[in-house]
Amino acid sequence: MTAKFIRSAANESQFLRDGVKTAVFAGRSNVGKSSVINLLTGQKNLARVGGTPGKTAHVNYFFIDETFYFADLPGYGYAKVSHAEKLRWAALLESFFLKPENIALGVLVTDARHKPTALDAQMTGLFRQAGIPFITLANKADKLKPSQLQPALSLIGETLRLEEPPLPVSSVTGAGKREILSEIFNRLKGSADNGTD
Ligand SMILES: Nc1nc2c(ncn2[C@@H]2O[C@H](COP(=O)(O)OP(=O)(O)O)[C@@H](O)[C@H]2O)c(=O)[nH]1
Ligand SMILES: [Mg+2]
Repeated sequence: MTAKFIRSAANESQFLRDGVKTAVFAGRSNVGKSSVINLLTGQKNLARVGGTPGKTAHVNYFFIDETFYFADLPGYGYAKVSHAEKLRWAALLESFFLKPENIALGVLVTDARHKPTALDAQMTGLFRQAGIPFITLANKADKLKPSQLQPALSLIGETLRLEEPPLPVSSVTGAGKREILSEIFNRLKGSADNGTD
């Protein structure tokens, strides 16, 4: 697979709306969204890991196999973010989801160890309202004992009222990578081509 960083969009005029099917990654800040993108693309330093949470919100775009985009949304829920920054984040996301034509798939990244938050539920609401099919990942699965995994996945699935339980993944061990990649590519390839108009 090839993966190339394209741009960091700070406002609507910088969003990529050129007809390329896009998978958009969302999740709480520090949940491991950037680590998951690096795992899936096989490039350790493609998305920046462990950057200061709550830093100015951008949407980072990556070109995958010169066919699809992965878009990394700014993380939410970091307590120390200023009110002004939260408003900026909300405005950025609102404008992002206003024209969801090219967004073929949402990828919600959650933490396998924790019950999803109200903000996670809001994110699923955004996907549902925009008519964007989405899958849910439960990252940091390496932090759970094998016996804890199924109950944890059930809790996430029930809390977010998912049709299918979340897919476990560990950005540290790589567990789950193959299954998730095939799920994402199957969904992207199978999605309707709405074009740009
Ligand atoms: N144990 C464990 N740590 C992880 C995993 N994924 C990410 N992390 C760590 O979680 C922190 C946040 O990761 P990052 O990818 O920057 O999260 P983001 O803010 O959601 O993009 C970093 O310290 C990562 O090393 C995982 O699967 N297992
Ligand atoms: Mg990140």
